Amino acid sequence: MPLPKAELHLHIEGTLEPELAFELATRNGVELPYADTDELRKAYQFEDLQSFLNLYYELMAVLRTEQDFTDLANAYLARAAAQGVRHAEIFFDPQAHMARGVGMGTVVEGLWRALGDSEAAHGVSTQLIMCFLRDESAESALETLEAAKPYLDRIVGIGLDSAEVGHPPVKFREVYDAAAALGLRRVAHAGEEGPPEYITEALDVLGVERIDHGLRCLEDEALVARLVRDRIPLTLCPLSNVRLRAVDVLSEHPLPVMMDAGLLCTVNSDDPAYFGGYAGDNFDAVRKTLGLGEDRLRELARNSFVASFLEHDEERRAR
Ligand code: ES4
Ligand code: ZN
Repeated sequence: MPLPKAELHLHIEGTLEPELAFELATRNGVELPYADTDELRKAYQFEDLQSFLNLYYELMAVLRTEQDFTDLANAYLARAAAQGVRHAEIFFDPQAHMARGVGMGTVVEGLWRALGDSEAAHGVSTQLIMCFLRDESAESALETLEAAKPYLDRIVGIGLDSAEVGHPPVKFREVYDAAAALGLRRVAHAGEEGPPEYITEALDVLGVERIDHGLRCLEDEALVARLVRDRIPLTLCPLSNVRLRAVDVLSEHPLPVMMDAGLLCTVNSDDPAYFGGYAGDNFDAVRKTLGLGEDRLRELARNSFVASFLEHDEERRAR
């Protein structure tokens, strides 16, 4: 039996497996520039975050209808459940869909048809986190928050993703303030490829309560001390870091160093269809390759619930 765990860093669009991509392409009459799933899989060789994002945005062209988003989410929830995920806080990227003429309602209603049934169908509780694309403008983020207003009963919080370097958190101060005033929880990707200053800025300027990735905090001793003291969770994604070359090889991943330093670490899958594994696969990989003992793995599983947006009583029930 896999350890019960919560998944806190998961882009739903990053769960689009090649088989489903081709199925949806056929259903929607979308032409993909790959002959078949084998040829598509061969394109999964990334140099860095941007080279991955190019393919990630390209393949999204197959997601067009509510049913597509429902099918995508159901496929993820079934796989996650099989790997011990009991609770999932799921990112989605509305701007990437709205730019293609797919409305906020199509995305949220479609996802919700799967998420609303997920406890009964998969034994997984869920929450939705709407991400802003940081390589788009601050105005676009504000418009996106506006477009989400009819759906806020289904959105627990906001996040910030896409190309990090050159797009510091401060660019999104206004939209984070507006989201906070609406009672939304706040997280942001920081310190994946970007410098440790982006982590500090996400905390100080955006008021985030979790940092997605946060790997590069290790370059700033005072920042590590602050993250430890304030119990700020980091949602690490080990297989993602290897595939996007944030670390050279998994055996050199700093997860054990970070846990030893007292950081509140969690292990997540990021974009599992692209990076070689779901939540349980990431746990298995760090167990085998980093030699983490049972106590460390249990700590990671416990951290995932502690760092979640579940209330205390829900959290106890979920684990
Ligand atoms: C992402 Cl790995 C990663 N980093 C930043 N933005 C993203 N969107 C989807 N996956
Ligand atoms: Zn991510």
